[in-house]
Parts: sequence; structure tokens; C-alpha cells
Amino acid sequence: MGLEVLPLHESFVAEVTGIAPTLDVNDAIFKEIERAFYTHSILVFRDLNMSPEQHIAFTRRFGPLHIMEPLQFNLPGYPEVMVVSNVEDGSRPKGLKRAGWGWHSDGEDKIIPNAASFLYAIELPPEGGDTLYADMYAAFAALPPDIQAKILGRRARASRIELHNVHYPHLPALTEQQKRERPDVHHPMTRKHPRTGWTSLYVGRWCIDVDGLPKAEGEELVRYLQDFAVQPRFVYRHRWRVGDAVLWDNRCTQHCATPFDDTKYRRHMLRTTLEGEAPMQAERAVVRPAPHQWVAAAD
Ligand SMILES: O=C(O)CCC(=O)C(=O)O
Ligand SMILES: [Fe+2]
Repeated sequence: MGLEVLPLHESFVAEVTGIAPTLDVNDAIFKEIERAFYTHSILVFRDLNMSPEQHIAFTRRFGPLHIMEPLQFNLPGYPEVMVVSNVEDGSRPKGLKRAGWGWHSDGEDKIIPNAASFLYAIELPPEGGDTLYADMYAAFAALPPDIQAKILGRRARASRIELHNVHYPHLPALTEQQKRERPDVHHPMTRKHPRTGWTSLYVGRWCIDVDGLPKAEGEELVRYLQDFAVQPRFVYRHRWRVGDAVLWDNRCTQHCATPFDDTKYRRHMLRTTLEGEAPMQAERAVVRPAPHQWVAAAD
């Protein structure tokens, strides 16, 4: 039984098979997995059986971990593991409810966004609760040339402060202290991936307007790009099974959790998160090449 990498979509996402359900792999195999991750942007693992220690240990091989705050949504004793869940312990929520019900990449509204996230399914509802993923290299490549030229080298403003109530209407409003901790950020609209060098479209749901453009024009451009990015041709739908884990690269993909009846069913997931870097501006377009040219891309 050897490692296999099987594409699940024509442009991104691959399933990795032939490895231990604990993801305890040697360095040579890990190198293959890492290469597959940077070329396919998203890896799906199935039938896993990982302890929180194993989940953390595998993720850490890609780089330093990010501890999600506030710590109230992390697994007790394991600050590196965030709980995405509607399950309650008495009346206390065990995790963040309705996380990511809308297209985004993790941390896009922070100064240092998260590089990658690794979500592991522990308990699932019988219907609903799929996760959608969209390929931002493909979205960038498919943009009309005049729009590419308009956004290359530009920045857009992401605002937790203005959009928190829009995206998290079920959560309390931000306190003044939280607002100070989550100031507006101005990220490149076209992002250069630090490992592959390829250009992705970097505009998600926390984005609001564009630096250097009149407000209304910037808002309209942001809405256009948000809609363009998530057209069905760029999207892979993950239908979860218990024991699945999906590792996604937030620098070149977006994702969107789809709803389920959370008054009736339980959905309980554990997530580790990789520390990121300040997004690099793509000053010129470097379109992701065809798969047969990927071999050396991530080395
Ligand atoms: O629950 C999901 O399917 C994804 C939630 C999400 O956006 C995340 O964990 O980053
Ligand atoms: Fe997310």
C-alpha cells in the first residue's frame, strides 16, 4: 500500500490515500504530501483516526501553528485545536457555531491571515453541512484581462468592524476592545503564493472596498469579484464522512460552510491552523501552469 494522490476536481483538490489513519508518516512520504498540497491547494484524507496530539503533530510538519483566539472555542487542554461545533456541554457551547457560513479564507480580515487550516470531522448531521471550496488561482486566471490589470498591484480593505454583525448576526457585537484588536486591514487583491509563486485572486467576504478607487466603484468591484470567484466551475463540494479531514490553503482558495438544521442535529469538527505571513502582492500575473508542469513548483 503506497501513497496515492487522486485529483477530485479538474483544477484543484486531491485525495491522499495509502497512509496510516493517524497520519504518522516518514519524512519521504511527508515530502510527497507537502508537494501535493502546494500543487493541488487542498488535500482530502479519509477514514482517519487521529488523537488531538496526532492532529497537531501532522499539521506542525507544515510549519508553526496558529492559536485561534478567543481561547473559549479551543479544545480544553489543546489550545492548538479549535472546535467548530454546535454541540453544547450543558448550556456552554463547546465550539464556534455557524463558523464560516459564507465564502471566505481564514483570517483574511487579519493583518497576518492564516496560511492553512486542517478540519477533521468527528460527528456529522445526516443531511446538510457540506463544505464548498473555490479555486482562487483558477478564478484569477479566468478574469477578463482588463479586470486583471485593474486589480494587479492593488489593495482592498477588509473590515471586521463593519461586517461582524453582517456575517455573525447570532454572536454578540464586538466590544470596543475587540474592535481595537481587529482593525481594518488592506491586503493585496492579487496574491503571490510564497511557495509556488502563482497568482491568486484574494478577495473574500470581509472585503469591503478598494484602495485608490471611489468608494462606490470599489464596492461594486469587490462585489463583482466575490461573485466571480465562486462560480460553480471553480467550486468543489466536500460531502463529509466521519473520519475525513481536509487541509486547505487559505492563500489560494476560499471556502464556505453550508447550513444544516443545527436545532436538530449535531456537527462537531476539530481544526488546527497554520500560522501565515503578510500577504505578498502579485505585481504581475503568474498563472498556475498545467499539471504536468507542476513537478518542481513546490520544492
Ligand atoms: O464547518 C465548516 O465546514 C467550515 C468552517 C470554517 O469556515 C472553518 O473551519 O474555517
Ligand atoms: Fe473558515
